[in-house]
Amino acid sequence: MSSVIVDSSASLAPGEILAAVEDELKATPFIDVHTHLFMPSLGDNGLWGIDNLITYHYLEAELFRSSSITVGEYFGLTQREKADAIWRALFVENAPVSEAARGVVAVLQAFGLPTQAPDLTEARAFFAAQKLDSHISRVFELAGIDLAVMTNDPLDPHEAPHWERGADPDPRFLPVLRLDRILNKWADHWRVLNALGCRVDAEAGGHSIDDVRRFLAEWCERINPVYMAVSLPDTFQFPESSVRGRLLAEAVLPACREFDIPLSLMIGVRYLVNPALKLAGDAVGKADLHSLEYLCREYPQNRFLTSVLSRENQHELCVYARKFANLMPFGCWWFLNNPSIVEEMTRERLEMLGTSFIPQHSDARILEQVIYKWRNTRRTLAPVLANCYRLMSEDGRQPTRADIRHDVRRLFRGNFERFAKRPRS
Ligand code: HDL
Ligand code: ZN
Repeated sequence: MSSVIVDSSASLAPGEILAAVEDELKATPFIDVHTHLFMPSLGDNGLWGIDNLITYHYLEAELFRSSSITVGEYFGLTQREKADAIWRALFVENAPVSEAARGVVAVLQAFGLPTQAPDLTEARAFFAAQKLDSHISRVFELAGIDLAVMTNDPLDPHEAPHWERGADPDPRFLPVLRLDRILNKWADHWRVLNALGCRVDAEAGGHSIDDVRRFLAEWCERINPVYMAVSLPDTFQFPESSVRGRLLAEAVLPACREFDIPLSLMIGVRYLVNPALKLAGDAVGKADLHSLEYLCREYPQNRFLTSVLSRENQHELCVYARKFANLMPFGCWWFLNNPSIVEEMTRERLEMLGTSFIPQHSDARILEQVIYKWRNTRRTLAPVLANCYRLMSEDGRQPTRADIRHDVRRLFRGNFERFAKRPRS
């Protein structure tokens, strides 16, 4: 087959721009900068396969709007029974038009599986026949990613022992040190730290700060995280004389400077507004981003990889990113990861920040979700990016394919590699 030689330095005519953007998005493997995926050596923490895909908490939330099953009845089912209930309600009795439901359809299609089957028999047989390691590589290839950044919790009793025994690294995954249990749930976890030999107390007094700092350093040595991360409520305030405020200022931020890694702040969650829904019970609230402004200004030696959950906070996040180069906006997080909002957010980011931000992450919890989450990203962002080059062309600067290739690599790889200071891949 003749391979078309593309002169990447040639100016593109307006009618060539979209196809060039689509080609470069397809040809560039992305770094997925925030996921809940796990490398195989972390055992059954890693979720994959059709029953996990269908019982994703996004779909659980949608089930209760389209079925007479009660929350109590649902959570009393086995996982297969849960998946059967969701499949019936959201994929058979109703067309799967929501973002999360369409995603499952896209995964089935990607593997050539029936997308309108009355039950999950064939899909279950297919996934049961997969060998995890080769399946991961196949899924990453279908998704167009070559690196997935994990979420690793040093106080998770199901995960920490794997690391303490020496979990084999996997070049497809990068570790992150997740701090929610320390920063948000100190009352429930200071005793766990105490049992691990940290001299801590309920008020985080005495040696607490020093020993948390040492605990973080030990885990940075153990797992070599690309950043530390914490999810924060819409009510987050900083500076604050709370336990969280002091741990952040005196232990976490100094540790990030010591290991030269960013702190990822994900701000705006209203936790468990409906506790009965468990993981699906969280909602969103507009945050006071003055706290982020203070952190970026008063801690210029720290870098803040930041995503905010409220649509109403997006414009001011862009403005702050123009004020502080140590602030890196990333992703269209959680309730924002829908084409209608991804388009709006990415357009305003490009208009205000050029290509100096990270457009998306998948937040995937189930391995195969990266297939549809990145397919959707490429599909939604291709016309958005192409429009930028069209406008640039109309204003007098003709885009080249080399421009587009450079910008796509910067948006989906380079900005993260530089900000996290990882060896360039
Ligand atoms: O805190 C987080 O990292 C969030 O992404 C939560 O995991 C949330 O439940 C989620 O899965 N969002 O997509
Ligand atoms: Zn997440």
